[in-house]
Amino acid sequence: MAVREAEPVASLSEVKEAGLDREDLLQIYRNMVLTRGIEERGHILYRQGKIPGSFYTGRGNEASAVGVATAMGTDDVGTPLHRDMGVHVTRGVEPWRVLAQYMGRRDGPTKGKDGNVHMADARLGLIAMVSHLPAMLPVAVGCALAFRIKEEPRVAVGWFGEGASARGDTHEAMTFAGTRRLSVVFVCDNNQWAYSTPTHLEYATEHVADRAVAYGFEGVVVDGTDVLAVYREAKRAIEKARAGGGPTLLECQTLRMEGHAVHDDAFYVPKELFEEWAKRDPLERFRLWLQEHANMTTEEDEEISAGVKKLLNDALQRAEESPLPDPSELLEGVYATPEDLDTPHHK
Ligand SMILES: Cc1ncc(C[n+]2csc(CCOP(=O)(O)OP(=O)(O)O)c2C)c(N)n1
Ligand SMILES: [Mg+2]
Repeated sequence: MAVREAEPVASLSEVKEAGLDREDLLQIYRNMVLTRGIEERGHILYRQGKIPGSFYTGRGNEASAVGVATAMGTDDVGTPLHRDMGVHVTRGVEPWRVLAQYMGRRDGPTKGKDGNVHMADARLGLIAMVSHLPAMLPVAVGCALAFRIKEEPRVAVGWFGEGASARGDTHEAMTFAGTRRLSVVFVCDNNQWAYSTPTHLEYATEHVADRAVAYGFEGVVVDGTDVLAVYREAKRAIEKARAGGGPTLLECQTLRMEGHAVHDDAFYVPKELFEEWAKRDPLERFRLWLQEHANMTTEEDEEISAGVKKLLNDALQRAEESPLPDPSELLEGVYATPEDLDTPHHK
């Protein structure tokens, strides 16, 4: 077999071995609840006509996004995509800024200059995506190359969809990272669909991660609805990269639980598939795991839900108060000035 299939995390002692204590577990859970809550609020805003353009969510991908981001170090960088709200949340974005971004307001991370999920806060080590999906993989690889040149023990995490794996930039990024053994982890959000295209028309191998061996590094397949398994594999891959062991391709298997975006009702996805994966809802799975293995009480659970609800109510109000950007600011912050760049060439 070309790839390793990750084991589920069964007990609290295994979790402790992986470096998480009980507080960390509850924080992970909270981040997942918050991630879903932000996107649910987004749906409401969309129905109220307050979101210009379409609206994208990562329902079903919360464990995968939060699990990987939890494994990243503070100084590591990442290029999360449209299914990875959990990465922004885990790295500490303020939810009101996300809601402001959804509505094109001035206080969104792009100051109203880009729509919905095309955003990231560079101060949190995240780089905003462009629309051409695997186009962010060469950017992540470029970051890892910079870390190599500057001799910094940092890791870059690059996300891509399984559909994006069919494009050339994926191949270029993996070839370059493999040959130079760069400190990069490629995370494939395999949600089984690229818009309406199913996996058998996207790649001819059993797994996307099977390809890793051809690029000269390790491929791992993990259940993307199991946040602890994702965390453990991401941690291994990130620390391996940091120690000079080269890249890993980590494939997180999920199902996209909504349409490609809100304008798409996903009529082409078999109903039974949704029913089957609804039983593996990542939040529900982790909630039950916490009750069973970490003695999470009903009060703790309710406290987390109530805290998130309050946070989002306040966030929504603050976001609605944020103004639309003034047209005179249109070109500000779009292009870097030479003074903004600290490369020798620009000094
Ligand atoms: C070059 C290019 N072609 C098409 C699109 C429109 N588009 C955005 S996401 C997407 C599907 C990508 O599928 P996948 O990589 O599996 O990611 P998913 O949306 O399933 O997370 C498409 C066709 C785009 N953004 N860029
Ligand atoms: Mg997909």
